[in-house]
Amino acid sequence: MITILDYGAGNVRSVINAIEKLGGTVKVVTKPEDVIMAEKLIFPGVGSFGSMMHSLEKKNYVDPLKTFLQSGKPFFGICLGMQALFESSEEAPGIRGLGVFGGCVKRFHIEKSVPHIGWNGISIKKPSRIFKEAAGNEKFYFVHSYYVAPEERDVVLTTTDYGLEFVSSVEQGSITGTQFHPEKSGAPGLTLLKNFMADAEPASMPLDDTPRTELAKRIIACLDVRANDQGDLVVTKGDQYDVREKGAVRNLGQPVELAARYYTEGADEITFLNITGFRDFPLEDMPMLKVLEETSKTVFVPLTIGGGIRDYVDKEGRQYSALEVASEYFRSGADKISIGSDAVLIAEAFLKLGKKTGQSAIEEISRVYGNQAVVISIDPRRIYVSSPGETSHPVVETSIPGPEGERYCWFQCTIKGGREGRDIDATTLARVCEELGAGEILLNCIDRDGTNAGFDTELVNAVRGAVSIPVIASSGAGCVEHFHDVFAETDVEAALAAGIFHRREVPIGDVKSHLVEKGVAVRH
Ligand code: 1PR
Repeated sequence: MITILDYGAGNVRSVINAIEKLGGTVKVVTKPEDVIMAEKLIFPGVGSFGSMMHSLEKKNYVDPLKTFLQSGKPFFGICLGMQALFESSEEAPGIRGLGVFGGCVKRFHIEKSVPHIGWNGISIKKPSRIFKEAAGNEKFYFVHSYYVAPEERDVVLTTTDYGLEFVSSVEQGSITGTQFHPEKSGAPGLTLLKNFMADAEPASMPLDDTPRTELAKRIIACLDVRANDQGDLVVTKGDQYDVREKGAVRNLGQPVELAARYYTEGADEITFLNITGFRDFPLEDMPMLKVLEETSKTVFVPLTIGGGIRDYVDKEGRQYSALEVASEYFRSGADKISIGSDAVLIAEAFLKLGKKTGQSAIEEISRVYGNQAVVISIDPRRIYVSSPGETSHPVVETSIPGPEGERYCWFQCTIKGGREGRDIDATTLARVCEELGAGEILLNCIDRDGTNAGFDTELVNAVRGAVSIPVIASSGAGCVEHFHDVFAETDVEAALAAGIFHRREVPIGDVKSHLVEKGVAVRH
């Protein structure tokens, strides 16, 4: 029996699913005594350090947790659940952590994109109860902007390199903590949880003197989902966002089955976009929540969901905040939510007012769930101009001239699935959203979507250069070479594709093999 500490923020469902998949039974803490009575406790922390400690205090879990941690019974802290073991965090000055280990939690100040998102390696420093076999060669899934800095070096279990060498897991006695998410790290992650559940003795294994670890470029499979004219939820695919062929919505399969296939084939992440979410209300669109619930039972890599995340008033006049909508998605198994249309409106309002209100969906969701949980999906299209002076928007000089031979263009943001162009460009949108708390940009491209003509690297470079958060390049992948092109010509952290995967034209494994051949770090 594994007890899971849920303080109400984020996706504990994935951990529960992982334990159940491994044959364990789960009890979720509902009252302070459950913590003390636990035989083995997993603490999956999500969100921000301050809101986590605040929730733990409000629910009277702090003292029971300290008692449990002194009891010698097995404890596994994941991500923030490990950070909680330390005395304090730069994320929440003045707020005390559990203080089981000396030291604090620091923010990354590095020359790389922050958050550190994706699959990175580990260098094992001592025998451990959770690492066995060849774990040192595996990559695990990280998503964080802060890292622990223990005072005592002997608690350090592994380190990882990302701009600097940071501590990626700790272990002392019965207490283990990992910065990465084992429940999101595919088979090697499940093995760690299995070892924890088996209550193994620390294994003496060859200690790792591997050189530096490297963050892998991520390959993401995207499923555009909507109801077809018969009312069935299907995975569809647009051609420059037009998902109809001979009048009918293209049907490329069932979302849950396709997601499971991509997990098996080695996708590093899976994204669902509810593409009619802008006009439907997702909490009435329960099939989408069901899709997430079902997918998270078999897919142990990160899941992102987008579509319809905004404030909403239903027919009875009841108001729902974007935060409530997002919370429902997180509870159903999402690790990140993606905001499309509403992000454009939020950025426009911000630019008009000239300051933050603290109340936009981006600010509210990132405050509760952390920046890393908020992705901004941008749907830009090129607007050509003959000279930079013709528009007030930032332009690029393009190698792909416009229909009249124009040599300049700007990247116009659209909303409602490309149906409405707005007076704001993609670089400004990305910059504003980062300032408001977004943790990642999913950069689509209407001009390239479904064309198999390759990624628009001019667009990608323009947006990549405007922000310091990770950027996912999307739209236009047609062959394995296109993935290498986008990683060679831009600094993006991830590349996303849909059509070629759905139509089985290019397997994910082939994309990875090609990248390995070209010397690009991937999880293979
Ligand atoms: O605006 O917050 O409700 O979110 C709606 C979401 O749905 C947005 O993220 C928006 O990008 C997406 N969306 C809306 N309409 C469409 C459409 O296709 N008609 N799809 C749509 C968007 C394209 C990608 C596609 C890549 C790769 N996106 O999802 O997967 O272009 O395709 P490819 O590899 O086949 O070229 P909101």
